[in-house]
Amino acid sequence: MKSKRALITGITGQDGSYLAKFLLNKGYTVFGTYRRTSTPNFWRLSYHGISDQIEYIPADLIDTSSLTEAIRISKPDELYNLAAQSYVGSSFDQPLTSGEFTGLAVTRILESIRIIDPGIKFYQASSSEIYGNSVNTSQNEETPFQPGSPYAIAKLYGYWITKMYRDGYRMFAANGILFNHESPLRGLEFVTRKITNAAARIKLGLQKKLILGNLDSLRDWGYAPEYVEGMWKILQLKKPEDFVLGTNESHTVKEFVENTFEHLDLDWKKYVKIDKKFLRIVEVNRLEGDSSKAKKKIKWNPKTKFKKLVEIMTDADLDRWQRWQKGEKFAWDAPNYIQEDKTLFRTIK
Ligand code: NDP
Ligand code: GDR
Repeated sequence: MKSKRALITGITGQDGSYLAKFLLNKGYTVFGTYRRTSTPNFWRLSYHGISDQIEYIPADLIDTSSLTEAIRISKPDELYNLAAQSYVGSSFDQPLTSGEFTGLAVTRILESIRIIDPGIKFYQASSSEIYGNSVNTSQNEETPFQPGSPYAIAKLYGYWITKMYRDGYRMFAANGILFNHESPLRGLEFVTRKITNAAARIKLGLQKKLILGNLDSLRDWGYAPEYVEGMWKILQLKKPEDFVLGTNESHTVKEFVENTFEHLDLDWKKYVKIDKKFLRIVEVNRLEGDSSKAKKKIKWNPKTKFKKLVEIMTDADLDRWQRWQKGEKFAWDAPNYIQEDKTLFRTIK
């Protein structure tokens, strides 16, 4: 039987790399777009040991012809649109490119699919951020949207345009409304990895303190490899539908800090400081994903719970810094990362 073909935008990111690995294991031919950067950033694909199994196509979300060309060359059965300006914090600093990459680019891709081959199945990486400060304690597919950041507003545009192409052009276009999902491959600016990376460094005497913003916000944190399987399951249905993927549990940032430091036998209160530069212009206080529909219709049921996730991430960061201390060379992001507390973010007046 001919192997299926998948095109992943954002293959260099956390989810893109896990999804590529998952699809290769299923026998897919995997194509991935990457954008030109001054320094190579394929470390996640190297980490998985799959960097030589991908067919790469250069493309940028702002460049329509490059996206069209990627679809024309790869002739995918399934297209996973994971590329985006994905950091909520940066969307306040760069509201316009966030709108371009995270919002309008979705239409660029959908239009290219419509013109080239409307039979391609399309997955849109939607986000729990579109719920914003919801009045509901947990959120499902019926919960009203109230986005609070340029990122969330752009994602909501992406959500609606995906639905519009599904309803209007009868295309297979589906939104996965994913709640936070993390892993040792998470970007260093996101709070989970910021915490586990810093705690590991503190344990080894490489860092003295960890500076954070709001410790009270509640998030539903799951394990990324389980979420990419959910994306695939959404595209295997006969008819396109939108799905919430989350663990149905929420925890505070403070709990994440406590669990991480406790796992390393450290007293977090001695090391963690708060600086208002890390507070969001508009904060989302509580998100918790009710994924009952996914459980029922696509048999998606995340297994990795909060405490286990903290341990996986903390152990991975500790291990990498220990190997680094021994002079080992391996693909990794942390040694080249900037000191975030020296960055002048846009702050609340
Ligand atoms: P990452 O930030 O790890 O990856 C984002 C990817 O998008 C990278 O490959 C990045 O490339 C690429 N990208 C960014 N801008 C452009 C551009 N202008 N042109 C081409 N490519 C670009 O995000 P995640 O893997 O965590 O998330 C994947 C998707 O899922 C994103 O759309 C995110 O918004 C969404 N999402 C994520 C959730 C999560 O908890 N992880 C939850 C809900 C939604 P480069 O490596 O060059 O920067
Ligand atoms: P989020 O993730 O905004 O939920 O978006 P992030 O980890 O950035 O923030 C989670 C919560 O932690 C609070 N926080 C801090 N956040 C960061 N980054 N740095 C800090 O120092 C800090 N201190 C406290 C934040 O205020 C927030 O409440 C992620 C991304 O993956 C999106 O792409 C995705 O759509 C959503 O998850 C679902």
